Amino acid sequence: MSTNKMYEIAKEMYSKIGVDADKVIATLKNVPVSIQCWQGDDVKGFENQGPLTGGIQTTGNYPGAARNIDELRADFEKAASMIPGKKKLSLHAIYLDSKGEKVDRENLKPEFYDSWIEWAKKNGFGLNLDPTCFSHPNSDDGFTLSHHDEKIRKFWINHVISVRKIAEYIGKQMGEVCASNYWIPDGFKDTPVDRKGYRERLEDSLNQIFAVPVDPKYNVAALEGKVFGIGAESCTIGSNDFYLGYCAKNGQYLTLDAGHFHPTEFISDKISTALQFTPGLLLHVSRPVRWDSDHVVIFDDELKAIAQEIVRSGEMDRIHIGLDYFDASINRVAAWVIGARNLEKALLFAMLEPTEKLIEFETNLDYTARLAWLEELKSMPFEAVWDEYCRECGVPCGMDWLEEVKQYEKEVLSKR
Ligand code: RNT
Ligand code: ZN
Repeated sequence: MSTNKMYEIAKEMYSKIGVDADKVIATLKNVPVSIQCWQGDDVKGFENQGPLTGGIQTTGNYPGAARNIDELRADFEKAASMIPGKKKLSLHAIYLDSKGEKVDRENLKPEFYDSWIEWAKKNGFGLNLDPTCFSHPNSDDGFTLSHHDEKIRKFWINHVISVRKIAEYIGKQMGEVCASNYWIPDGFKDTPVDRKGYRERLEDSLNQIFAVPVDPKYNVAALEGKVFGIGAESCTIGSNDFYLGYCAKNGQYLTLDAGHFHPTEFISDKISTALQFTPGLLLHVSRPVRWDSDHVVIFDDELKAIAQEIVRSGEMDRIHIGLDYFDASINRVAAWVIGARNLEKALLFAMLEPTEKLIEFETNLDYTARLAWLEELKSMPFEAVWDEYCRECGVPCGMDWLEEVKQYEKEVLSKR
C-alpha cells in the first residue's frame, strides 16, 4: 500500500479518537530540537589537542570522526538531511573558528563564531552555545567555578561571562534565542569535608555571572546538575538539588540530563516539578546504560515518557529540547540520525495522544479505561503518520536513510 493510502487510513483512525494527525504534523514541524555538535568528533573541539576531561568519556574508535570544522559541518549537514523537523545545533565554546589565532578562554570573541552563524543561516539551522568548563589545564584538578583558588575561579567566571555575551550576540544575529547549557563538572573523587564551602563558592560564581545582563530574547542559560562523574564519584558540587534550589530562588532555567541521576530515577518525573518552580527547562535527552554513558537515544519507554511529559505540560515554549550523547563505537553520522529521529518519533507519538480524554478517565477515577487506552495507543498506526511527517519534511522514510549513510561512509568518512 502506498504511504499516502496508509496515512489516510491512519488519519481516520486517529480522528476517531479525537486526534487530528494533520495538525500534529504541522505543529511538530515547528518544534525546535537541538542536536549536539560533539557527537561528530567525540567532544574534542577545535581549540587544542588536549584530552577530554571533566569526568565524561567517549568510548569506541569507529573510524571517520570529524577532524576539523569543515568536516564537522559536512557531516552534520549530511545527518540533518535525514532528520525531520526544525533543527538547532548546540555548540560548545571549544568549537570556535579562531582561524589559527591563539585562544584565551577568558576572552573569547564573538567573531570566532561568525562562520558558524553564516553556515547555520545558509542551512536553516538554529544555534545554541555552551561554555566549556572542562578539557583545559585550569580544570585539571577537578574544579572550576567552585575552586578554592580565587584566581582559577575568576578565570572560569570570566570564561562563562564571555560565552554569555557571545551567546547573546549569536541570538541577535540569528533573530531567535540562543540557549546555553552551563555544566560545571566540579566534584570530589573521595568524601569531602567542606561541601558547604564549595557550594557557596559555586553560588557566588553564578551570581557574578548572572549579574551581567543579557536580553532573554536572545540568550537563556540553564544549569545542569549531575549525580557523579568519573573521578568525581563521591560528591558533585552542582547536584540537581543545588541547581533546583538555585533556579527556583533566582528565576533561572534548569537543565535535566537523562543520564545524570541514580539508575532508578527518571527525568520524565522531574519535568512537571521543574516547570512549576523555574522559568523553564533545557533537556539533555540522553541514554545512560549503568552510568552516564551517553549512549545513542533509542525509542524506549523513558524517551516516550519524556516526550509525553513535554507535550502534556502544554509548555513547549518554556522547554528547550536537546540531545546529549556521544558514541564513538558506531558511524557518528548514523548516531546523530538514529538518536534525533527517535526523539522526533517520540514527540510525534506523544502528540498523537488524546490527552484530554485520558485526563477525563483519570479524574473520574476510571483507571481501568486509562490503562486500557494507554495500551491501545501503542499499537495505533503511528508508523504511517511518522512516514508522512518524514515525507512532508523531505527526509527519507523508513530505513532509506541507512544506505545514504553507508554511501557517505564509503565516499567520505573512510578516507579520513
Ligand atoms: C556531562 C554533561 C554535559 C556534557 C556536554 C558535552 O555529563 O552531560 O552536558 O555532556 O556539555
Ligand atoms: Zn548533558
